[in-house]
Amino acid sequence: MRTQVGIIGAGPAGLMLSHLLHLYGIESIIIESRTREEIEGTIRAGVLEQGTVDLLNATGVGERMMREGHFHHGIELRFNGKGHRIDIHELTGGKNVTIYAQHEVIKDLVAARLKAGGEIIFNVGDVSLHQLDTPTPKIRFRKDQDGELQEITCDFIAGCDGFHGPSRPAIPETVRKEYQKIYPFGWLGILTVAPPSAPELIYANHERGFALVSTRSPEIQRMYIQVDPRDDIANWPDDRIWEELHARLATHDGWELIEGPIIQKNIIAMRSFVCDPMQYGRLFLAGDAAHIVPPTGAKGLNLAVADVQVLARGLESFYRSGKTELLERYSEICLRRVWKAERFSWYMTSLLHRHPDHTPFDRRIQLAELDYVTSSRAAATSLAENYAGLPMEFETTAGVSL
Ligand code: RFL
Ligand code: PHB
Repeated sequence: MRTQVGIIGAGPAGLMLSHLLHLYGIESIIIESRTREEIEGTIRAGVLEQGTVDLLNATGVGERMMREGHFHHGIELRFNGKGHRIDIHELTGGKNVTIYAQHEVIKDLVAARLKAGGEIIFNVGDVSLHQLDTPTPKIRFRKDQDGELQEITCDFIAGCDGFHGPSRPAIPETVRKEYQKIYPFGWLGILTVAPPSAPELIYANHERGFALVSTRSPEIQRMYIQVDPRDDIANWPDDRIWEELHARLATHDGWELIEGPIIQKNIIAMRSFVCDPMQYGRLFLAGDAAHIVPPTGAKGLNLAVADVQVLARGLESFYRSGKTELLERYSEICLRRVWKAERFSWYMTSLLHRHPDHTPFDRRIQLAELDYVTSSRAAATSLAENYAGLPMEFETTAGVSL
């Protein structure tokens, strides 16, 4: 097989890249290790930045999101039994917080790629990358997990295969530097069949640990509580989860959490991670393959989409005029944004969680910070600007704004 851009992974990064390249007239093939049903059924992110929403709309894949998504104007930070609203819309000059589940974005992108004749090969196994520092890098894989070995010869390879995929390890260890922080806590996430308990997302800081109230639809709600990342979900019968949610979210003004049957629950660990550079020869990493953020800032999917916008522009410039300048600067351009999102995600995580090693002094500093961001317009504006998403502003040395 031969294609211009071989894409490994059909997550938000790989699918959006393939979609953008198609709009630029550049062909690509996506290979994905899971089945279509699996990728379309995996529950992950919920919050889309305004820039992501704008891009989905501008490229013709936003119609269902505009119909079925939820558009909030703010978020609530809750601590000491009281809620404090951050008016994101007002503080950012009109940006929204959009709630539209990642697997719905995936469904929309898969449908758009297939409708346009795009090629996605699902359920592949044994994926490996070869000849990355030549003009004809290659991807090898097996169809249907253990079928015959196949090879795709490409001009470029996009490693969009998430944190555990084979792309990042294909960059020689002597070339890449990795930065990492593992947090001593995780999130237990649930889906429950119940009406929303609040009109906007609630991020709660409590002595017993963090809690988050989010939504998926008028009928299904998404909630999280901070737990030990090594804990077993078997230790969390539904009653215990509700007990913690009630305790951590309780207010002095009688606010009520609405319970319903829990239809899904799992525990995830939390880490911050950055790989620098995000490119090697003709391989470009995008999304979780290159960087991970804890979900507290709701940035992961949005960063993946931002990366592939830069990559698609670079590839477009290469195929249109043979220029390599943007491709050469891919890592540098992306990492400026990535590190700012890493900082914000680390900040939100530090601000909202109970830290096992916190002294009484650290705890009072945390509460003072919460008091500050919810009472100072300057501090609230900074939080709102980061939460809603920093602008996609960068210039090429030729002065072309992207
Ligand atoms: P993905 O989504 O992991 O997709 C990678 C794809 O590559 C496939 N793959 C392979 N394919 C071929 N060959 C191989 N050898 C392969 N190995 C892996 C995988 O099957 C998969 O389909 O990475 P991508 O595209 O970079 O997207 C990143 C996002 O998925 C991730 O950052 C977000 O889900 C993070 N995240 C959130 N991000 C937000 O922007 N807003 C949120 O509100 C938000 N909430 C969250 C989150 C992540 C969470 N979890 C579960 C980690 C909430 C949670 C709980
Ligand atoms: C979600 O709805 O899954 C969600 C919302 C906000 C976050 C993370 C996840 O910060």
